[in-house]
Amino acid sequence: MANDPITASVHDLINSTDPEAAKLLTLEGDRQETTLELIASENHASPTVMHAMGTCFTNKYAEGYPGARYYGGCEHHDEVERLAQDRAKELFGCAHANVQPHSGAQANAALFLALLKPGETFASLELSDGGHLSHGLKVNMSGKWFSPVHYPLIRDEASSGFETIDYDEAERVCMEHKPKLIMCGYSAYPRVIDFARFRAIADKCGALLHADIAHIAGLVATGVHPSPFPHCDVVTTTTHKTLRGPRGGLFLTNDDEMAKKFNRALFPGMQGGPLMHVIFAKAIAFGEALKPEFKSYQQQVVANARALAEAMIGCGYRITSGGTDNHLMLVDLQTRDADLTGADAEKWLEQAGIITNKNGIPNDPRPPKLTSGLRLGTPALTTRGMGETEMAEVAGLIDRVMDARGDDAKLAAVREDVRALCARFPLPSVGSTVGA
Ligand code: DSN
Repeated sequence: MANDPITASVHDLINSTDPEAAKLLTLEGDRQETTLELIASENHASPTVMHAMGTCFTNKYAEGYPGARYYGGCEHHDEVERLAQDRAKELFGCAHANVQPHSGAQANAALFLALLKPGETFASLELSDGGHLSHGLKVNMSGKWFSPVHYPLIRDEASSGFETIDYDEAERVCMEHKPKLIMCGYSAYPRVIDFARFRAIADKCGALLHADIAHIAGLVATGVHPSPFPHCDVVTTTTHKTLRGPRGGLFLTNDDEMAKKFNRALFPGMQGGPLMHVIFAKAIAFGEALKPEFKSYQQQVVANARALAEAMIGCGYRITSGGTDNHLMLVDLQTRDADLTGADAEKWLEQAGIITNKNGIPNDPRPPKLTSGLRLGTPALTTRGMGETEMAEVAGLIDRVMDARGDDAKLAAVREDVRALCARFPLPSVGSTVGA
């Protein structure tokens, strides 16, 4: 906490009136400072972005869009929202941006409301193969009110594309079911997405093409992963993962009609007042992402993921699809120890100060609450300034945790080494160039 004087003074302010709440802020600050964050969807936003959310922009209702609000007093909110829109458009090279979605899932829900009627068919990758719950999981609105069909991964172990998207099968599924929309973009997929191939499939079967780039947005914004434009009709993303902004969602398109439909679907269709304090922080985060050092950061994220995957392979773990092209990987724990579950691994790692999430792997024999895999991502460690050398160190720490098999003393020893590593790479401080 001492690393960030503004958080420290915010803490003092809260402590003066609500010590109970202030204590929680201290604990969470310390947890983040002293643990290794390897959850692929998390990051450490800069102090500027974090503190932008604690400003007077939170006090305002600004229902509507810039220049067409339902409340008075929105002049500066119009400017803030336009600034965020303009920076988002510049960042992703497109004509329209809606910066109001509260999250990626909200953006996807609004997309369904905008483009599909209840019961209509769309194609996506299943959650268990690396997709997302808002891409047609039965318990999600997308799966309850609409009709998902799923395209698969390549299941043939002998194929060089084992566990990557089976584009031929995707074409067959789409030609058979003629979905109105094809979704691509995933939550646990370590390889480059061939947007041009999906465009060809969409054209052949007469579907709209949507990319959910929530995970890879930072890579896309800097050219480290190919862009969904000009191939995709519509794009949704979150703003807080590799993009390293505030927690939120974003919609992008080049198509005037799609933009109009989405804007109406989001407000008044789904959401009420926009979170203007978050939109203020989005504008600032997009400004950070437009700086040259953000590209070096994203390149290092990918280099670190490759180094971590190689080091994990060196310790005897199989990485699904054989490696990674982006910021994340799926570790198949069964290859290290047939009895090891993702649930146990996640729990033991957390005890040692290494924060991960259990994750199903393709064809996982275990249920989602157990799993046989771990998802590891490098965005947050890279933000702390770690490089390939530290990735080898992190793999060694993970392996020691697996060896310890829940032994408290051994886990406590790893915890101390994790603390020492974190101390060498403090969280971004005010004014620092984070992770460049
Ligand atoms: N829950 C996010 C993830 O961890 O990938 C996706 O929304």
